[in-house]
Amino acid sequence: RPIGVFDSGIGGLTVFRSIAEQLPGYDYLYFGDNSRAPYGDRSFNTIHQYTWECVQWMFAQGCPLVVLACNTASAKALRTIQQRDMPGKHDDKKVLGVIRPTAEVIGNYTKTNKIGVLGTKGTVQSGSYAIEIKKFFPEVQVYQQACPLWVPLIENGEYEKPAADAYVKLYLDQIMEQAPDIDTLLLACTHYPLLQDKIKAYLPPHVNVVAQGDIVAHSLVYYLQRHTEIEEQLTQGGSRQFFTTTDDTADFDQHASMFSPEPVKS
Ligand code: DGN
Repeated sequence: RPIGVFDSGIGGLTVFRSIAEQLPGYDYLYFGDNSRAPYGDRSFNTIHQYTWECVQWMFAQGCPLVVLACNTASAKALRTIQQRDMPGKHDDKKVLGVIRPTAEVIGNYTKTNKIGVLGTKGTVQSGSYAIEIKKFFPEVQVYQQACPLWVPLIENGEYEKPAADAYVKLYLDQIMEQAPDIDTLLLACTHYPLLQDKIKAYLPPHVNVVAQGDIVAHSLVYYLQRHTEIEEQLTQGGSRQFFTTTDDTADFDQHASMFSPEPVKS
């Protein structure tokens, strides 16, 4: 039975890639809700409804564990799924997100106790990172900035072009103006690691630019060690299956190559 990795689309492949690197032996099922992506600007209710529909489908495919690789879904749907939808119906299964594992460690990266968080509008409006980081690092101040033009820039394959610099600069100027003394900048969206080189090149060198794939993967390694009731349900055949809600699977596979060095066949 596979580990499920869910995203609103293809960006979650950045998280999937880190997980599969750190836990290579397991079987995986990746599911992208591409026909309804992006989730970033949608309402709380819609994001919850879409995410829960997809998670139930992944349960039906046999996944005992689903990781919401999507920050927007983690911010807006995870708690309702865990606290309202699953109890009494899916007690033998687990759904995890990307925000809590990131919040648990991100405070270790800062010396100034000031962290910037970049995400979609939905992630930023939810305030989830500020709330979760405070639980683990009460002394840390969190500054947030939504970067709504970055996902379309990346999905349209424009992110490596010189024209992309203006869009990178736009939001980095805004966060640096809000909080000039941050020394850590968290890329809290599946897509943003693709802009990491441009972001690093623009910021002063003392600012740590942190992508969350490896953090989430590392946390999952320890989670499986602690939760043997879940780990024992997983199979280790090394398979990788990719599913998408769009009928244009060729487009999914082609776009996936931006996020994953291994070929993807959905
Ligand atoms: N996967 C989303 C996230 O990490 O917030 C980004 C894409 C989207 O649905 N807007």
